[in-house]
Amino acid sequence: MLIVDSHTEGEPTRVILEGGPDLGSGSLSERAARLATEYKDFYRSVVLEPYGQEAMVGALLTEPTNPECVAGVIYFDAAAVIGMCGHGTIGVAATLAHIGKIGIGTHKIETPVGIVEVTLSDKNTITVRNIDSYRFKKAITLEVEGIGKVTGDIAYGGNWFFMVDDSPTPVLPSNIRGLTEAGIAIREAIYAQGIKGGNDGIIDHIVLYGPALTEKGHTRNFVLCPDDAYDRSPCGTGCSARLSCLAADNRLAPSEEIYQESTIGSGYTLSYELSTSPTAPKGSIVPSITGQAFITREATLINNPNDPLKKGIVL
Ligand code: PYC
Repeated sequence: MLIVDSHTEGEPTRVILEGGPDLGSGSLSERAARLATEYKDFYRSVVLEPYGQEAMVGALLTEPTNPECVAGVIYFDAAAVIGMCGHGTIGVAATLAHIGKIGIGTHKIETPVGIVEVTLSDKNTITVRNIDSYRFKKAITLEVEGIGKVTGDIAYGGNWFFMVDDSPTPVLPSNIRGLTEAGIAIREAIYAQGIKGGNDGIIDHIVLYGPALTEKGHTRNFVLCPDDAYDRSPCGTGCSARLSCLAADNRLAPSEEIYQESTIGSGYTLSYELSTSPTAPKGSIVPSITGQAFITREATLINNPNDPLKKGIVL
């Protein structure tokens, strides 16, 4: 299987160029559902150790159904097939540029949740114009074991997020274990209390915010992903969800730019426009996320049927 690895602001993406499963010719969401149900061992093995690495997101390239798109892509981590991935899309764009499939300029990419646009200012600096994003519910208070009351917004940016403005634990790189435990406890409380996003969407990403550590930063975030790894970047879909909350609270005007710091100190430049789509939920915005991705590896992944760890290390 032919792969190209990259990192976007520290968060790894593994793009499968060739050798993935044939998911048929249905819609991207049908193909994603097939990957999730029929090829679980396969997709997990691509990103789990010893073949992958912690926090890695996989991106399976597939033929788009819309001829205006340069590629279709289905994202997954070690726990789940996910709807969209912002850092992954920046990594996919850098990869497509690396293999000569796209150049500087704007291109469309099809995902299971809709078509996104990528604009390459150079081969590393990429802006993603994401799908319509919106806040679903404001200020939901949960009783969280070991923490107490935690209040956050539920918002959508291609995945479902619970977003806590005042992190119960300081958002510092020295505190990743505490942040991870807090994020898991919050997610457990969400599941135990049966809280869902719109259309019963599963809220599987938790974002905790703290003060920025640099002058240009708006805030610093910690993002817990479904596989319990934290996003080294500020999370593109999480930033999209965040922008919808800032817009809904009149804390950020359309086209105004902010810089979102990640836990490790990398960051994205963010802005939004109001959505004009008649089918988008009320208050929807169209987010733009700018960050940098760098290619780290071109390789062939070898699947040895005799390897007892061919499915990855699953504890
Ligand atoms: O950048 O959207 C993102 C993302 C989702 C999970 C990991 N990164």
